[in-house]
Amino acid sequence: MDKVADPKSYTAKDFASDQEVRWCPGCGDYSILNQVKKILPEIGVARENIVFISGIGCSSRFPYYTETYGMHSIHGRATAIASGLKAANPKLDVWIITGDGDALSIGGNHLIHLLRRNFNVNILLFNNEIYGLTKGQYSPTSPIGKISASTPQGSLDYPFNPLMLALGAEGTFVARSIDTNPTHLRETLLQAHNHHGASFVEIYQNCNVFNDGCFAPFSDKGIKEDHVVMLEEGKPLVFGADLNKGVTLDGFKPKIIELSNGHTPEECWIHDPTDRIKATILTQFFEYSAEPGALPRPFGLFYQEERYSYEDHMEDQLKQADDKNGAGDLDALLSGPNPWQVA
Ligand SMILES: Cc1ncc(C[n+]2csc(CCOP(=O)(O)OP(=O)(O)O)c2C)c(N)n1
Ligand code: SF4
Repeated sequence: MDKVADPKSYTAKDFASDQEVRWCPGCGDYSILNQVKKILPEIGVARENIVFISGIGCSSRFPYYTETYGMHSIHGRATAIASGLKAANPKLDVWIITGDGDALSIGGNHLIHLLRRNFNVNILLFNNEIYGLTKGQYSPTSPIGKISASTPQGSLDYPFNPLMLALGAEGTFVARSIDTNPTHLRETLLQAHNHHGASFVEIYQNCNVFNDGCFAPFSDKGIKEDHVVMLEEGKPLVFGADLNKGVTLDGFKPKIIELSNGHTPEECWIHDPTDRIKATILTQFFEYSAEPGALPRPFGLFYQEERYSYEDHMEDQLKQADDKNGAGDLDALLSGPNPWQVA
């Protein structure tokens, strides 16, 4: 990789690799790649210190397409490999690219442990509610009843709620965005990058070949207004075509109020991403219903907490050991107290 001396001089073009992008025309992955390439010049990190690590899936082809270091690794193990890389070289800027199958089926175990350890990495989960690469089998986020190549009579599984899972695993940055809203996606990616600790971003991504339109209620004009609430710190939870609906909390129970009906935005729930209990309630705005009065799907930053990362703890522990025992000698450790040589 050629070095560009000053990261401040980068443009999105400096992050485009020479590889042909081989996703299907119209796939939501393109939008995510474009937004990532747009924010990379802004983060001010030299290309040679950025690493994209993916598992297996269409989404996991991502590292080929950025002019940085990267690894298209093994199924479900991007999180484990990234954890090892961060422990070995905490200064690297590490991004994990994974799909709903990769992260939540085969990789579910590794994901939750990365989150509770709070490695300082960015996890981008491309959720298309299907296995794309293997041609359309249902995934852990597919809804009940999903007809797919492997569930011809409909899925019987209750789907994972990725954000609830991330919060339950002690995630310190939990957010949702969508491929069709590039401005929001870009802002969310920047926020995730600026967070010290594990940032988990679920990105709704349309697989137009095997699961087209699965997020239409949250992306299509004329429909999404009644089904999407944008989370903004310090702002009320309001939605609807004329922002005529709000969400309030009755104890721990969220309720919809009609703002045109004598209610005011001041009565609404004010978003506070540092409130873990409220963030947990927000993750449960998850059942989709076209019925009036249904809770909207939230997008934005649900929860953020500053907490020491794994690498911070590790650095402290190594320093304490050095202070107590002096600097280590790896050769002496390997040869042991009674070494012998073959003449
Ligand atoms: C050990 C192993 N098991 C199964 C597979 C088959 N496989 C490849 S990708 C994939 C799932 C991909 O789905 P997802 O992570 O949602 O990514 P997408 O292709 O939708 O982006 C599966 C099951 C594999 N490659 N390796
Ligand atoms: S199969 Fe789906 S997820 Fe994979 S590249 Fe094609 S549209 Fe995208």
